[in-house]
Amino acid sequence: LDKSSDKSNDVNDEVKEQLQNCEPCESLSASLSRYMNNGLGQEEYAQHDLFHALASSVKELMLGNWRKTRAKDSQYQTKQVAYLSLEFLMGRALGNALLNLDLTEESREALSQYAVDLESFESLERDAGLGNGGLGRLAACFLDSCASLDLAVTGYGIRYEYGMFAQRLVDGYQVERPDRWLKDGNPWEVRVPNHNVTVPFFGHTESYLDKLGRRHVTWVDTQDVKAVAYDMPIPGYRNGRINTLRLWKSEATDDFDLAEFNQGDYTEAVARKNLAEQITMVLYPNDASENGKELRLRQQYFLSSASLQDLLNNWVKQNGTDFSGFDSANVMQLNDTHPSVAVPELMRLLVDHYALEWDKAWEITTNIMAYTNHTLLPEALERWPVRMFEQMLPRVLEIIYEINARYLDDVAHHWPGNGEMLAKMSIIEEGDEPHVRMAYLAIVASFSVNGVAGLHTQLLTSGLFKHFYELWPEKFNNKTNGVTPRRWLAHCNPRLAALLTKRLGHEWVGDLQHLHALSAFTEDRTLIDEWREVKQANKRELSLMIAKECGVEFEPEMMFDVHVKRIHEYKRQLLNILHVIHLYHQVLQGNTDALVPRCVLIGGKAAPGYAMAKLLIKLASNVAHMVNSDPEVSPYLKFAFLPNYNVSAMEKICPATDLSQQISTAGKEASGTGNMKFMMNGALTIGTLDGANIEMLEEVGEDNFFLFGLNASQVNALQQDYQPSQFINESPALKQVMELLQSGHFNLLEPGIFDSIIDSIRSPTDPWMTAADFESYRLAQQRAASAYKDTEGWTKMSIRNTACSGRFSSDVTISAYRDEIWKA
Ligand code: B1H
Repeated sequence: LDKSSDKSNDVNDEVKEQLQNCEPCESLSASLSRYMNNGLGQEEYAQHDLFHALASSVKELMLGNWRKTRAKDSQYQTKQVAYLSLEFLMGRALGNALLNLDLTEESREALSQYAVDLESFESLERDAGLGNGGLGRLAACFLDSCASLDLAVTGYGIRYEYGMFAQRLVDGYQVERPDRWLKDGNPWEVRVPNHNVTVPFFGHTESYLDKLGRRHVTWVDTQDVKAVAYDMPIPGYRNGRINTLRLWKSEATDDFDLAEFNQGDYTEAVARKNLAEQITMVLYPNDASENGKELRLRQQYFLSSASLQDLLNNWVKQNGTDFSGFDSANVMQLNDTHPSVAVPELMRLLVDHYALEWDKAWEITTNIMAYTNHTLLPEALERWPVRMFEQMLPRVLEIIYEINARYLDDVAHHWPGNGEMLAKMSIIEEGDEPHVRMAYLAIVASFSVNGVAGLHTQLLTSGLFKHFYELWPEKFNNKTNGVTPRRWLAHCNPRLAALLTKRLGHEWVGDLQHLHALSAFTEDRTLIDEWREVKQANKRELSLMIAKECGVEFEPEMMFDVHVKRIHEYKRQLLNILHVIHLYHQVLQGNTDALVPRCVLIGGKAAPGYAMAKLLIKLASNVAHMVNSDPEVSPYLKFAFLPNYNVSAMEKICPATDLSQQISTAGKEASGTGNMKFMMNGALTIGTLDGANIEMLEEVGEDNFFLFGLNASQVNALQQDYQPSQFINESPALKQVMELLQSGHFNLLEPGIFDSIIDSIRSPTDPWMTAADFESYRLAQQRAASAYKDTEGWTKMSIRNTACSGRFSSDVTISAYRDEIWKA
């Protein structure tokens, strides 16, 4: 398994060991000077060099505890968790590391010698954009919470050379730019070649009988790819633990080109090398929809196999090849089905490489695997063509067939004589082009299957996975998502953090439930004034960014009404834009009495192949142009589309938001996590009964939340006979909006470009039911406007939102994973 382990970097390892042994190390300031004086080898430096020097110094300070954490965990005294995910949307690391390590003030001082202020300096770091949206950011929040709760959790992912694309707007259209985030090097990572493993692809299988007459299978003539580990430190919040995010990079193995070289097939060999290195080249930019490309399956298998080999190698190093106890020492959490090929891969490694009996291997596998589902949307459910598996992973497919055959026996047992049920529940979907249903594979092998919010889990067990729930009710559980209060409050909102700490002490950072104590102060004049001043200061700061990025002047006295997330029809940016058009029309008509002056912000990336989502961006841009260029409208309404929304942008946006838009069609957003970040930072929510909104509403109460729209069962019921024209005719406001849109008012120079959007609203098969919810949404927006006019009342509601947000700390979520799934 470790035939390609590469010893050429052993020197680095030695240096590393020395560094690790030098604790207690020098001060941050001394280390920074050392890097600046010795590391650069020249007098002149760029800001970027200074950033690298500081980040390297911070990393160096972590090495000692990093090693201690590894040493402690390798004893397997507590269960080890491997969190497998194709995405880790980490954002910037510096500010978060300084906060968790309590080095913020020290680094501020260290930087002062170079006449640099820490805040502007932090913005020099590029976001690690190794994820699309909520699912990837959840993985990042979880890592922070796991380390902070002192859990032995390793994140396993892919070191994409190109992360999430950068978005620009040209004439209002999205244009994608590659994100070469590693261009200037990554000071946080450590390459650890002694953990190299080899991942096989293609080839074919052969079977033979051993001396005892047992059948064995070998997978031969494979094209092997080397997986090289790059580790990133994940510091816990002031507890000395440094966990690891291990990201795999694919490289060509050294041995296979040799054979081809000898046959004189030079070009073939070089081409193959490219093929190997392609695997980890780029993140697929589709959020909540299937990618379906062969290279994507290759990424999934590469991650799964490399991570499992790593786990097994660690075990064998300590315990030899006796695997009894392996499954009580390890658990693997699958972040959606993307790494679910880990199931047959673990079986393959145990059976083919370590010669375990099938039943023993299956017992281990099913004791280790736990699966989190993140979406009900049919377009995001992964199904891989059997044909693709057959070619790329022939041995893995054989194992899937075997798993399926044995599992279908259970199904037959449970539903005797029901052939239809067999076909329905089979891991293999038959048809002209048979497919492997990855979710079924994950459920069959997992001891735990969880959804990510109450409603989502309920819909899973009553709908999508109903029969599995009938078969194995004990597997299913809910774990409502959460977000880390370190990044999403303490770090991103220093003004509010200081105010909270002044009032409550600092314990809230490690235990967000402490915020409940704020409820006692909602009538406190001083707090109300200070709270408002914090929000206003944050709004002034965001205004600068909006002016710079969008060329629109947001007035901090106006309401900041914000809708940022990936662009998707189910998230209904369209509903928001229609409402902006309505407000614009009201102003033009002189109906301004009921309005509150507001600045509406939309931001988010569209998947490059998702035409409708891209068109929505163009619509937002065009409407913004009309709104902002009319001086009569400006006192009442401003509208901007912020390009390149990412983690770092959200860190500026959520502290400055008054009203957070969470307006997905009920039943479609599994949880949402942006909703929680806004709530923590004292925004009020306008939202539907969807995902975690429902639980937020429960916490904060209807008086502090602007609820509207159909609920999930009403959406389903209405789908049977949906007549958008009825809703349009019954709402004068929507009717006007539709007429304005249809008149071409927003696209005078480009006639017809928005026709498909107009048609979708009018279509009886519109799954997102935009017309049905418009009137209810408009009224909720009106309630929000009149509430905002009462500054003090609004501020009290804002305080209450923050006070009730403790349940949405990912520490709470992870404690539940620990107690109820991982038993760690
Ligand atoms: C979520 C995805 C997703 N659900 C496929 N599913 C992807 C699916 O690249 N792909 O193939 C990428 C992402 N992402 C989100 O997960 C949900 O939509 C949110 O509601 C939820 O909050 C988040 C975290 O659970």
